[in-house]
Amino acid sequence: GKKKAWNWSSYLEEEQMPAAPQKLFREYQSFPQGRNGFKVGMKLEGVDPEHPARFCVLTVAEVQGYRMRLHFDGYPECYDFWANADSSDIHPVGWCEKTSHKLLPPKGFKEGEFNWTSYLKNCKAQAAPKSLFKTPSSPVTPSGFRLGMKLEAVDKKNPSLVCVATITDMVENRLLIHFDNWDESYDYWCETSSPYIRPVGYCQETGTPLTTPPGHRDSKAFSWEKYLEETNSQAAPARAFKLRPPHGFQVNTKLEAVDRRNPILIRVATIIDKDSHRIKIHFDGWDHDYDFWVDADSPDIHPVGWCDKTGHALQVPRGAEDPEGAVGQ
Ligand code: MLY
Repeated sequence: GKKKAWNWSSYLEEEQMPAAPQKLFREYQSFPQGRNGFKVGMKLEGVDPEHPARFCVLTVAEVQGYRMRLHFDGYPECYDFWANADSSDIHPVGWCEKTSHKLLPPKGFKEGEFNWTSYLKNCKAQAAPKSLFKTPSSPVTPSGFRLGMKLEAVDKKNPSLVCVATITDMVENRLLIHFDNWDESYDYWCETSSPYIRPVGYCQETGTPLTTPPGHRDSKAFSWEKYLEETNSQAAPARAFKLRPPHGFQVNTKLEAVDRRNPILIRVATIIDKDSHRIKIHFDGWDHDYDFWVDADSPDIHPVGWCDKTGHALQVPRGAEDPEGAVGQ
């Protein structure tokens, strides 16, 4: 007989597992209000995911539902990445100039010789209209965090390390965390409520080893007081850290998650483990080798039904594909 097309409600019943409740998702993970208005060819400015301190010239290369593939102008396609239409990492043409951020020009341009107006004209390209971008949360409430302030932060690439760090950029309610005396590849953006950032003194109070800046003399005898003085900087005030409560996701609930190894794909997934601010994702029908931990506030996890609602393909569990090939692969 002909297999029926896969659907979430029969699948949840079969599996005897509930969907992760919608209320646990952040607004940008949940069902969007509007449509994705970005079109292939539109140009914009945005953060390089591999170097979050850099704002670059990007072009929309592909659109699928509420997501889009962004291409770095002048660079090979292998650097392309996927973002949601309401990503906080993308901005309209002119944003860098307006907010005094350095914009990295397309490959081939010397610094200072790039100009959006002539570039758009030469490319015969359109700037993505401002109305397509997430409207920044205004008015920006002062947070107590200032550029140059120091703090203790988890190195997300080496999560067992809590390190001496500096706030090197601020956009709306997000901070760019940079690790002192390390290159920018470890930098990341986080909200002021992030569990990854702590005030100066946190490690000492909690008996956690603090990773001090490499090259800094006597790491054994590191003293924040001396370091702040030497670097002529201030500690971010403890009251500015508004640690968010742990997420409410439960093990054995289902959701839709971007496949990290092939981020064009969103798959049917199960939460198989959790800690206070992360969940462990398993792709249904796939080997546990592909399981991974993801931050509960990641823009790449979505409630059941998100793909359907936003017009994105959903990769159904392996072995359950619709024989007609309408979904899954
Ligand atoms: N194993 C890595 C550790 C780098 C840690 C960098 N953090 C502290 C910013 C290495 O030494 O290359």
